[in-house]
Amino acid sequence: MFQLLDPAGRLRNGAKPPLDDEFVLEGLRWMLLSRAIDARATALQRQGRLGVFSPVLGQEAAVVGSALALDPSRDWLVPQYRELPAMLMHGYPLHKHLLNLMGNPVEGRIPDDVLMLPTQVALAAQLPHAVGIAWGLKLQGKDGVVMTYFGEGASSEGDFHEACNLAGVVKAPVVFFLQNNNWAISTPRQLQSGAASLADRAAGYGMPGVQVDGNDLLAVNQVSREAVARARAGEGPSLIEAITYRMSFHNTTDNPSKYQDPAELEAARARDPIARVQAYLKGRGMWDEKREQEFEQAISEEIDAAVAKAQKAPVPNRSQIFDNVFAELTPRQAAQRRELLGEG
Ligand SMILES: Cc1ncc(C[n+]2csc(CCOP(=O)(O)OP(=O)(O)O)c2C)c(N)n1
Ligand SMILES: [Mg+2]
Repeated sequence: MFQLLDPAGRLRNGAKPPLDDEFVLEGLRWMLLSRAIDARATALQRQGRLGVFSPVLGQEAAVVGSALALDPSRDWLVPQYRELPAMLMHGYPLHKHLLNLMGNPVEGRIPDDVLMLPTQVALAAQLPHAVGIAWGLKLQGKDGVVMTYFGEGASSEGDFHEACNLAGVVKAPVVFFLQNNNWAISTPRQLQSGAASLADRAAGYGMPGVQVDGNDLLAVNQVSREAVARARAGEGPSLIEAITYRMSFHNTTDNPSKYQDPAELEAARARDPIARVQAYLKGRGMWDEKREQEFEQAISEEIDAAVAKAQKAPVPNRSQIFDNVFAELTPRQAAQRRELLGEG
């Protein structure tokens, strides 16, 4: 497994810093924002002001380290549902995400200039779309790359295998970013696949596969940049398996204490990706308590502003449930719309 930082935030094997400190600091800011959103969104859900929410807690290095390898002006992001910081980094405003979670898809719509698909709950269904977009970019002679995310649970779906196969054949510029967080709701990794390494599956599709310490921001960013560069150079797809751990519930409907060994969670906490980057930056004279307070204050204000904006947004009218699905309604949908609006 590729690693650059040990759990104490020290560079392994005398490695040279692969990224400049400002860049790592920027990564840490996104990670802290993500964790603060997890806490706020969970509280809002408990108050009945937000629908179901899936926290990123524990997986911040995997999501942020990979997304930092993208260029939002030409690369596409195709998420599952546990990649909120990557979506924000790609230009999707936080208040719009909150609006989706409040059941307002009209105001939560992805702006046209944000190169991103909506979150996907039907497991692995996003992966053939990701390959389609990547292949399309290639056919149009564009140099964009697609980064698509999914869990180890989703990687047991047929869509994953079909998407990898097609991507390998047409050399689609796509990076398959598998977040192996050890859980698919209550199903543990060892019941998910007999394969010792999920990254090894890549060989069967003619693409490189790499296993990376998903709680190591620097290592994740390095392998992601390599995969993006490869795709951009026309060399085709890659599979990255980020080994991480879901340190919270699956989503706000779940109670992991029913199925998770507390010792396992404790062990995961010792590898907390945020503490690791903070220790690394501290060692480089870039992080202290004062800075942490400043970051936390700014993040809290950013979230307050997004929540306030989401709460002020207009509520959609009933007929808008037919919008933004098809360019033209099918005859049956058109009839349903007329009926709903009392148009006969
Ligand atoms: C096709 C399909 N089957 C089952 C489900 C129910 N389901 C929702 S999330 C989930 C677990 C997914 O695990 P994983 O892909 O590892 O992602 P994680 O939640 O761990 O990020 C399941 C089984 C679903 N949404 N879609
Ligand atoms: Mg999982």
